[in-house]
Amino acid sequence: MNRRFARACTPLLAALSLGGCGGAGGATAPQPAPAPVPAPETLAVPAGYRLVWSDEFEPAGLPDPAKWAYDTGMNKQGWHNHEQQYYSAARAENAEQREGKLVITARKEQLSAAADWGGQPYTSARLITAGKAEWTYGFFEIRAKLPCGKGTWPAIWMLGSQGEWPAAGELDIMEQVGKEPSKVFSTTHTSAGSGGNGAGAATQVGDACSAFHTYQMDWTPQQVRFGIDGKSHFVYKNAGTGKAQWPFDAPQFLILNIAIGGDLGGPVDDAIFPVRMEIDYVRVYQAAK
Ligand SMILES: [Ca+2]
Repeated sequence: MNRRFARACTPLLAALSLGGCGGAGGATAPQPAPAPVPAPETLAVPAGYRLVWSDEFEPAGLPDPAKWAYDTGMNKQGWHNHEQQYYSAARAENAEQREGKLVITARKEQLSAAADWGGQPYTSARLITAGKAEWTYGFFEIRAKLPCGKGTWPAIWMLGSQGEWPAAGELDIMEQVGKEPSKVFSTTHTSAGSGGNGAGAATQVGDACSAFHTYQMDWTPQQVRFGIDGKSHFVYKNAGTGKAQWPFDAPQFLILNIAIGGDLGGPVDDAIFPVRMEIDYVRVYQAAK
């Protein structure tokens, strides 16, 4: 659950290193005719689905321990991608429910008294449902307002609970970096395409860090479709060629976090802290049995 270097493949980085994200070809490749731009498809809870799991983040206090655990496993050695945060556990300063929202706050502070402190100059939180809830297929909807500030790297994402990365698959419902706050990414990672070769897309959401938006994923045996506010912006299809391309026939758990800095977050502006991601709800729907 630490495959953050996986997120190196974004259209953002692809643009910086030509061909670095696969499929783009070299600079000398002939230019294909531009594909027609399809109209955005509507994304909504499919008919016949029912709510199977949710958190509305009420009442005020720490997150519900029946639903969320804290991933702190790499604090001592440092997290992937040269990220600079220390992830705390059950600490309201970094994760608490307030006015019906889960507030994840990244701060500039050193928890040097903590036994697992690895020298990090910032604190944050990484909440996971691992060991508590996981799903195979479903419609996932998360209403969130992202942090504003250069150096932040929030994510709403999922990892396969059975097996190693990338074979077990990764589904990035929402990623954003504070240096380009209006660009929101969705990406998949598999054995057939991970890290620099993950498959994904970015969409402009002008007020992503000042207003709530709904980040969605419709995961079926045939495809995973990602969307924002009811509009699809990326689809990853099951090619029918097996696990390497489609590991998404096994359970995944959910992760909510703010990373700070690192290879994708980039240089950190210390004037931004504290910064927060607010999550109004997480709702998971599945087909009625
Ligand atoms: Ca709520």
